[in-house]
Amino acid sequence: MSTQEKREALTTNPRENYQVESMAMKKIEGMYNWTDVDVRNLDQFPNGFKDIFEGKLDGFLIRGVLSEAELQVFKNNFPTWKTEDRTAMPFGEYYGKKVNTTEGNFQLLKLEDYFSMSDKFRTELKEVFEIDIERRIMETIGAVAQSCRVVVPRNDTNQSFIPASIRVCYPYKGAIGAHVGNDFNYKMPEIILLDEIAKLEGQLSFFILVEQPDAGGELALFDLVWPKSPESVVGAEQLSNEERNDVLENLKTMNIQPRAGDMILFAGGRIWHRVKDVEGENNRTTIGGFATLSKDEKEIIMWG
Ligand SMILES: O=C(O)CCC(=O)C(=O)O
Ligand SMILES: [Fe+2]
Repeated sequence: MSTQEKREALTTNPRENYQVESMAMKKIEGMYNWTDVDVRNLDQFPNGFKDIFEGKLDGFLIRGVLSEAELQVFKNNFPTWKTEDRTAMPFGEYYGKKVNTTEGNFQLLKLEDYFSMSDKFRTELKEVFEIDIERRIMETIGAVAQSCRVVVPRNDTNQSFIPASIRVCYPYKGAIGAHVGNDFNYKMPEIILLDEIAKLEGQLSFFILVEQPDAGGELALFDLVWPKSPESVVGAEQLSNEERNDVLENLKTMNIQPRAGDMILFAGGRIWHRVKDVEGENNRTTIGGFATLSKDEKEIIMWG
């Protein structure tokens, strides 16, 4: 065989192709330990979820969880979605949680507002995506979750949590201010309910970018890990986005920039982070939530 023929044999051999693909993963440069991996190779990290939970890894940038065609379907349907479960926020809009805007504090939403529309919201999510988006998220998390089953929990009266919410960040509205998931565990009523069944401390965050901004909108990770926290930010009163960002402004950051269709799964419970302001004309839209191990570590509990 000539060298040329050998090369051709290599590139047409499915096994070889697989090996080339399996190298389509790399460590992301920066102060935290992130892996950039194609969704088809995710099963090479069967302990990934626990590795993040235990601090051996900080996050995955998972490429291509939604295809171009699936993103296009969402883009066509989303503008006509007239859900009641939707609230205007300083950064744009929230779908899936009816935030009490008179209070002006998303951390204090009423439990009945959270649960009463959740089943309808889950159905509507399937209609807007025209795929079982919830299942897609669960399968993606499941690929790195050993043999754990991924579940969306229910409350005492059998009402379900939402699996994820949709966050729309409009350009030049400041996007999502600095925060850390563990701080929410003590403040948000629906999360407090999960304390009995879930290992809340150190929960992971996930989101899929479903509408890509022209520029900006990066996930910025600060060089600050819970329980280290600025007193002014974890205090009882909720600060504005700007106030929160000002406090952390001088810290070193690592930025993660997904493309539309990519999913991020990371240690949002312990690493202080924000979404940087969105620039240009397009909104930045994500579907995301939280996930953590159940107390017996047999399940992964996911909610939005
Ligand atoms: O981009 C988003 O939807 C939220 C990012 C974030 O704060 C998180 O995933 O915890
Ligand atoms: Fe977050």
